[in-house]
Amino acid sequence: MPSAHLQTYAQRAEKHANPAAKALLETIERKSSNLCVSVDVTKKADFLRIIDIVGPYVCLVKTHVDIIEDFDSSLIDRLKELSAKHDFLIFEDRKFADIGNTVALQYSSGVHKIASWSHITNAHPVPGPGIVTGLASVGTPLGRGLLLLAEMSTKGNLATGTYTADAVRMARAHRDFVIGFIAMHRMDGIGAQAGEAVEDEDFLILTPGVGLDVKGDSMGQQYRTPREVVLESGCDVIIVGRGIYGKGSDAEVREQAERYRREGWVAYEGRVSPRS
Ligand code: 5BU
Repeated sequence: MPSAHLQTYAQRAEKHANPAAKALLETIERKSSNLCVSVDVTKKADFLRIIDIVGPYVCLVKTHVDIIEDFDSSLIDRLKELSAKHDFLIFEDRKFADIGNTVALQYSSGVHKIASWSHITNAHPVPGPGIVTGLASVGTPLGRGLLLLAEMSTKGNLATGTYTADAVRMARAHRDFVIGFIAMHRMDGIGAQAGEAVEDEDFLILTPGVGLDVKGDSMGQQYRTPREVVLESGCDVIIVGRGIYGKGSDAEVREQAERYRREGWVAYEGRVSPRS
């Protein structure tokens, strides 16, 4: 069996036991889109308008719901309606980073009640495996999936080397709930012990820091192209924020969403069926 990233998204969907991972892979295949748009705006109306525009082109919408100034529960109802209308999943980029008991409360409760609507969320491995246990106690019964931050896109970040390998080991110990990583390249076999059977593992790699027109911002963000990310580094989903929603008119936002969808998909096709 070839390594997961050389199989099609449909083949991988068939084998995934976690409901969120399976649904994401099926959506990617159905829509021919490995694009996730990150909608980092602070007003409810802008948030919903942008999602309605990019919805047809994405498999996943990534949110930072805590930056929305006029948040109320009706926003979540509208978001769920858009998710059904355009056939995409939701990923709240919450980056949990506390002890298990606290993250379970942050995930289930408070104003945002993230677990009740977000198919996928993420966490820093820094507190140790208790963070996964805490989040899993809430998310597993709901069929949710967790990504661990094994690497980051920013200049000078500390998620490298043995930290990354430890994140992968932590995921391996919780394969039913941890569906993959935020990372800059594939994690296949990283941190495996001698003789440990890891050939069949299929962790999804979702990758931020993607841009076609600029190389970075003034606060350490670094961009690579969809081709570098998907074809050269073997990642599964490209995450694009300002490169799409920051473009001004609704027509331009739509155009950029379609452009990134196409670039991401061509890179994937080149990966699974390379021309000789
Ligand atoms: P941008 O506008 O495409 O730069 O936005 C990138 C998004 O991805 C933004 O919401 C970040 O919070 C998120 N992100 C990131 O850029 N780099 C990382 O390593 C992680 C998340 Br983890």
